[in-house]
Amino acid sequence: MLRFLTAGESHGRALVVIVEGLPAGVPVEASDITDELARRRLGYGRGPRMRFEADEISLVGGIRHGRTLGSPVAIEIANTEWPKWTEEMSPDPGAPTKVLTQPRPGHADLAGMLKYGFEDARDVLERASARETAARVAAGTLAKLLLAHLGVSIVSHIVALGAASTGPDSPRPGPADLDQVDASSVRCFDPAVETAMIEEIKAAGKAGDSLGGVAEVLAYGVPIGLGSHVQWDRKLDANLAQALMSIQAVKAVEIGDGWDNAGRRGSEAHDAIRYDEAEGYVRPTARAGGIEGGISNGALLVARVAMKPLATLNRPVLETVDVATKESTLSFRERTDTTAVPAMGVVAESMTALVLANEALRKFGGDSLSEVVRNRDGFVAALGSTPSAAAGAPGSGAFGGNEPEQTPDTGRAAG
Ligand code: EPS
Repeated sequence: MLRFLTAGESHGRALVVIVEGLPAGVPVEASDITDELARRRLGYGRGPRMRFEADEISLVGGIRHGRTLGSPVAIEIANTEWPKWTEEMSPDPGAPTKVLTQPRPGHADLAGMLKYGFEDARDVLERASARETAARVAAGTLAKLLLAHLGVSIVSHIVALGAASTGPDSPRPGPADLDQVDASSVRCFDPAVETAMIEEIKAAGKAGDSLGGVAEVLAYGVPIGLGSHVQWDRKLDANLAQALMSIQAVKAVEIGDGWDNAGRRGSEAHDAIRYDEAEGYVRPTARAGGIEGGISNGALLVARVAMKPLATLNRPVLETVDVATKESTLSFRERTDTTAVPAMGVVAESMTALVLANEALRKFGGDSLSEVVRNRDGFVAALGSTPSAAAGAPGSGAFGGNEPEQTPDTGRAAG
């Protein structure tokens, strides 16, 4: 089992993440993690903090000479903001100088204050903040590195931002297109829609308002057999939905054509089963999002993740109550982003990677990377499809009909 825990507040000294359950021998370099953290800071519409937040990391444990030891991996990410907040966020006994008593509708502020008995919204918002997602991305990097040795690669792109959205004819990026997606300031793979998304952000930013949107996560090369139908909490789609829904400000998750399928007839809603001598069982479409009965079926894994507009606004217009006086007022204004949807896509990749890596370890087990790869190859060979020629090489061909090189729009054509 792969599990991880994060700690740390948005303006505290640092974020910390511990990842337990990785096999020994996974090659890791600090730059792998900092590169992913830099991707998470991308995106037009982020606030000023993203221009100076450096995400300085320390590899505290579990990695030696560039590879995992099989022991828990601990990573610390320093907060650039900390020097300005040493007193307000001090762990030593004391009191805040500025108490926030006007909870923002849509944020955890009020429910958290009432639940924990706090008088200062900061006691809640510091941890509810999406700053915490930096720690998830650090953990997700380790999961992605492991998955690469199993031929799995994960890509995300933004399919809706405010009122601008891609259509059924918009292209879907493959693993080789990730740099191109990241080169777009809104991480949109369709240049025509990208322009409309940027206009949306400009208009919302000018009005001091915020925007939500939708990221699509695609996992290429997922082997058949991750997750299980036998118990509710072993279903891959259920675990994926939980992991994605746990991302700050996410309010909906769709697997495959979930919503569209609800309105189709059964004869139009499913993915045909075909057999190919070289590739084994293959699916021409991915309407099920690559998961049937809670088990990965070898088709492209597709999940869409919807984020609400951020609850912090540069223009305070949301009606609230001052908890100190119980008088009606407007929620407080804080430095904030217009939108964090492009970054959320990167976080969604990380959460998907952590779920898939956990399930892969459950299925294939092993204390070392080579043992995991050997177990995977044994399973694939028994399925009757061609086992990997170069075991463990990313995209090495072990998973019939679901290669990273596969056409990126699998599952769309007949959708
Ligand atoms: C956030 C508010 C902003 C974002 C922050 C998440 O921070 P601040 O209040 O310090 O300006 O920049 O995101 C990050 C720091 C990050 O690394 O993603 C919030 O309230 O959720």
